[in-house]
Amino acid sequence: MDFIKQEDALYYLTAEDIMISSEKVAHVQLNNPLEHALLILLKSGYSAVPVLDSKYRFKGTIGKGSILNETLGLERFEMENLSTKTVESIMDTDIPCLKKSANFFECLKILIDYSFICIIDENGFFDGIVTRRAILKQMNQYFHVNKDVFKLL
Ligand code: 4BW
Repeated sequence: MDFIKQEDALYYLTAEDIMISSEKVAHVQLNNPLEHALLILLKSGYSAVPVLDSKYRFKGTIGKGSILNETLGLERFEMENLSTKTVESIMDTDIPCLKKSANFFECLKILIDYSFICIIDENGFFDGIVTRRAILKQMNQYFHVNKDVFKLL
């Protein structure tokens, strides 16, 4: 083989092709107390998850680290903060998002700095996430399938 077939080219992949759809993504809601969010994070095993509003619109992300930070008092852990503060008060909102039509390389660029990208529609509704794992899996497959082409270069 001395050329790369169109169906093997990463360029033709879209975020939709490689995303985990919303129903399979663990998430928390804006008004959830931090203790609920921590429970979801610990039970799911993820270090950070998306935050949605009651209509399933994407609002930000929240991670274990920032929740635990809220318990740090001067002399002790202030665990009571976990029931009085909400997700909305500490979530990260400065998060890049993409549409389902975004191409592979737009996803790759963002995933250099973030472990997942949230995919939203034109009205801000949450469609799913693209993870670093999904991007690396596609790249691994691409280099494997086209290894003969790369040997010739
Ligand atoms: O529960 C897990 N199952 C599997 N199969 N892999 C897991 C699990 N938890 C972590 N991992 C692995 C993945 O390779 O560790 C990596 C880092 O996890 P993270 O960031 O720090 O919790 C995972 O890499 P990834 O699949 O590229 O996912 C990147 C990030 O995307 C995760 C997490 O913050 C988010 N994420 C992934 N799948 C998710 C999710 N968030 C909510 N729901 C999901 N289904």
